[in-house]
Amino acid sequence: AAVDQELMRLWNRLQNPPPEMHCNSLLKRHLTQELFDDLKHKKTRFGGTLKDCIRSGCENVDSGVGIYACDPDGYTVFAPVLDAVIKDYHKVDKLNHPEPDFGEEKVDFPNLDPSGEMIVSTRVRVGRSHDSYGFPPVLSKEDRIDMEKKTVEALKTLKDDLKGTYYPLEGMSKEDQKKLTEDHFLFNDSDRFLRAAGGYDDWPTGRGIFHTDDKKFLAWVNEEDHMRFISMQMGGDLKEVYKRLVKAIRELEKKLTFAKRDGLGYLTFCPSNLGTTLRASVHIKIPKLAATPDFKAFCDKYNIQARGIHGEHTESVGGVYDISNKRRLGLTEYEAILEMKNGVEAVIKKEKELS
Ligand code: ADP
Ligand code: CIR
Repeated sequence: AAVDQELMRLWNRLQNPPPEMHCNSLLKRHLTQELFDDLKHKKTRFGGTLKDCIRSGCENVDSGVGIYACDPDGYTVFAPVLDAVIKDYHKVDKLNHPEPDFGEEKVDFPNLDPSGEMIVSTRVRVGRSHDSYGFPPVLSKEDRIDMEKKTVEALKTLKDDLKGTYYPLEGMSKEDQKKLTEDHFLFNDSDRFLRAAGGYDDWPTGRGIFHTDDKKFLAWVNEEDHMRFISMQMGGDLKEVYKRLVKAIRELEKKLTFAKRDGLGYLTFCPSNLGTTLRASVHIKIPKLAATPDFKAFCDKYNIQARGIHGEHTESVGGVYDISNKRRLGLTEYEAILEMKNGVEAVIKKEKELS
């Protein structure tokens, strides 16, 4: 069969990236000519192809990861390249992700910043997928509307401190969207990596946000993942934030079936989010540490990642960084939270030493 012309264009771009663009992605590292030839004609049972998986990383050769799974079946069909990327990103030799363990009964840590001087806010999120649908590159407008309906039905059953309202993006005023985004509650369509991956197709259809009145529990519908569940609040009370999220997950899994795979854990669009899918973060003022030349090495040592104040691929403002656990696969939810907690404690100690 003739190889798709568009796929060849993308592949050639990855081989000969524009000179001004740094190309160091996990895609570039692991998609060899041999693997490319082996995978270029394959199709998943959702109709997903290699092109769907690598488009973002080829258009944006400066990607960190550079590959997405076209759909849940993509993790099987394109395993030769995806498994290598997953192992590299999460720093594991084997794909034997453990069964979920949130460790609710063990969670008993004090406020990470009792003085309230350094930590602005704390947030924990997980991603979940409906097991019967593909990911953005293979979804139709109807799929997006169906999934939104399913998700919102489940969210509307939440009670007490998790009881909230669903606000579809369609029909939301520009001012409300802007305010919610600036306040770190809502997503937008400004990520060029996600755009190239098909993440904004049919925008804004099927997208929306659910939140409690106090905005401490939120759910994103059909952003990068089918579902993102978020718990957040001002200050450094990680225990309260985490416990709220676990409670919500426990309730929602009674109503919905989430896509999950032996060895990979919960399935997500981006391989960096597999496993626990958990990202626990603080917004923290660390102007001194962040200005040192070995800030990146310091983060690597503790398996934490620094992002800007408006999320991935954004800049810090006023020395405030988003510090979170980097690994999500190959450890339990409880261990991922501990990794973040230890990292944040080390960051605080170091910043104080430098002051
Ligand atoms: P995600 O966490 O969903 O992978 P992003 O890095 O894009 O994706 O962050 C999503 C949003 O969450 C952004 O608006 C970001 O500013 C906000 N955010 C992340 N961590 C915190 C935090 N600890 N406190 C407040 N807002 C946060
Ligand atoms: C990249 O490769 O840099 C982007 N595709 C983002 C990768 C990880 N982030 C994400 O999934 N949000």
